[in-house]
Amino acid sequence: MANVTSKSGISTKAIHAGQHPDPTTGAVMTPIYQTSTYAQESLGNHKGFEYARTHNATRAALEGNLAGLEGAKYGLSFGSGLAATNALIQTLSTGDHVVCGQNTYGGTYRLFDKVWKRHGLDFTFVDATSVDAIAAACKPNTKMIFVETPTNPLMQLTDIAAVVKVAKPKGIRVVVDNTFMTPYFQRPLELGADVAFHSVTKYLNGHSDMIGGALLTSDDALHEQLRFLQNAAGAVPGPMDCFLCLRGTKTLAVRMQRHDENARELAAILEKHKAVTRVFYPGLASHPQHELAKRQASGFGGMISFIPGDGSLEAGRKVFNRFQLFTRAESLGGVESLVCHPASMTHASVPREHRLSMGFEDGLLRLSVGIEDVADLRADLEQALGGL
Ligand code: P1T
Repeated sequence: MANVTSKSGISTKAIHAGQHPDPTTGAVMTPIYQTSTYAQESLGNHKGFEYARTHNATRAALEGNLAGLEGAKYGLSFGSGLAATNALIQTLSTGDHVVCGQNTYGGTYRLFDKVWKRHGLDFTFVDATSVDAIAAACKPNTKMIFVETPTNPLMQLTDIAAVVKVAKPKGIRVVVDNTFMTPYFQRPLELGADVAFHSVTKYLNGHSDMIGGALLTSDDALHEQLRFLQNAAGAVPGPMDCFLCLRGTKTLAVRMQRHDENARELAAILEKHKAVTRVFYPGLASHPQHELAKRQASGFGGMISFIPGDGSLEAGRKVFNRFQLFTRAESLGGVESLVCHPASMTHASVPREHRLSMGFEDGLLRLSVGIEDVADLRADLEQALGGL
């Protein structure tokens, strides 16, 4: 990181961290090193690159960039967010225990509950808005606390610094899924967490044109273990996808400002609307953890969930089907606005009783508020709600 320091501003880091003009040509943008292998001049005599599962310069540039953004010593990228979660869990051994927030992305829950439980890992899913509940769930064999904050889709928060206080004396690692906030608004490592996790598919890429994941840490031993697993298990992203993400992070700061601005306006409209029963957005003063949101992050982001009408599937369907500018689709964090019905889409793998017990009703809708003109988004939202 020659051109930036740890003291540089986050917008500067987004553009420059991990980036160097290409040593061969001086190309300012990192080239897409689309190669699987590298020539050796003579036996064992090479330029530090042998095989692209192990080393790829485009990937290394992305990893340096994301590490810079999260204030981490190290960055590792993966072929998807779930591939990154999987690598993280592979650092554990049979019999180890993980405390996980009860509301996570459905695929994270599925990976833990349906795959890793079968391999002898033990998981306790808790209400992670309560640090006491997290502390109470810890056992002598607990090795990791995994939280999303804010959660997908209920926008619940976990007090990262308070969880770290519980975990550190017990030698438990704290992993924070920072996908919704991005390092632009929230930096878990600065609050004491051991790992910041990202589905880079989302805001870091920002343009809905690749799938990827990342793990950022300053823990030397953990990084070594994860780097070994990245190569040994091989869930690496391709260079083109790394390039696309790098292109995305350059505009992270301006995009996040606009996502946040637009979402604040739409959340306020939803809160006042007679067809809406409940809004989940940490930027609203009525959010039960609004004070924590202000303390822990410097913005509220672009994700809003809400319960239309009586919360039934029918009410959700009516509103969902009327959107015209918001695209009906899974995923989030791109420049374009999306609307999702989590119960049938992103969280279909979460049992209904588990969903309902968290207040995640059948008709709940989730908005990924894009960076379009807010007047157009407002008009679409109002006409969609007009269906109720
Ligand atoms: O899709 P993938 O890149 O593998 O990332 C998984 C993941 C992890 N964590 C969070 C908070 C996520 O939102 C996701 C993926 N989420 C969606 C696809 C979605 O629409 O919610």
